[in-house]
Amino acid sequence: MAGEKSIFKKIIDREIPAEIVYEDELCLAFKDVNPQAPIHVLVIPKQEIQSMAHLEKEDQELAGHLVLTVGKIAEMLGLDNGYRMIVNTGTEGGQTVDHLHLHLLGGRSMQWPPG
Ligand code: IU
Repeated sequence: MAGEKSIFKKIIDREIPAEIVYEDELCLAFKDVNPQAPIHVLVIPKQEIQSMAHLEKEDQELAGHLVLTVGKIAEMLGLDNGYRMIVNTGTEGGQTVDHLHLHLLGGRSMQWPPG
């Protein structure tokens, strides 16, 4: 239905529960409900931005903040031996939720190439 809140907006507004690991004025980070690694966290902007392809020049500071927040959470969670950050974008990019999100995956050795 047009105008209906996305699932991630509902998490931001605390209308549905999530295991929140970090929050500040610009973003929220919570555990992915279907983890693909021992640590799988999603970092999302509180501002509703559909995807990375929808970032504008004026979002530069926010985009940088999101990336730095992934690094901060990785450090917070003790991922000292490395981690992976993924931003699925659009249909062919494998994006299934239309609210920009940065995946932080860690706690196991990652493979390359991804599927
Ligand atoms: P994707 O990059 O759009 O494919 O990732 C969406 C992620 O959101 C995916 O890993 C889901 O498991 C995750 N997720 C969630 O954590 N909680 C939810 O309520 C829903 C999806 I819907």
